[in-house]
Amino acid sequence: MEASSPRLRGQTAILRTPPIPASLRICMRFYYHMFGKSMGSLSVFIARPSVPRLIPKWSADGQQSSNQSEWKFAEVDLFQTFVYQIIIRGTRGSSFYSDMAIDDI
Ligand SMILES: [Ca+2]
Repeated sequence: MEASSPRLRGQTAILRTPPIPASLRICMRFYYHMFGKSMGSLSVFIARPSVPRLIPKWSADGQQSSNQSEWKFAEVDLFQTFVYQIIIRGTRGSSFYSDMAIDDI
């Protein structure tokens, strides 16, 4: 997610998966990069298809990487008894020092 102008504080970038069948043993693993003094937040939610309510599953807020080349690893257990979608949401921080990325999901 590019945080430079014209992006503003609180704006989001959202990835949403197709519906995932219920009762599959799923553990989502990914790497994320959050280096910047005004870093925003990165969150993982699930939601039932066509239902607006987001159920939080994981999040990181503020700078996480200790230098420009450090990627952090995350694991999120997503077993559900209902059909759901995974939503990954990046939120820009207070200034342009807020670029973030995810990889290898
Ligand atoms: Ca930038």
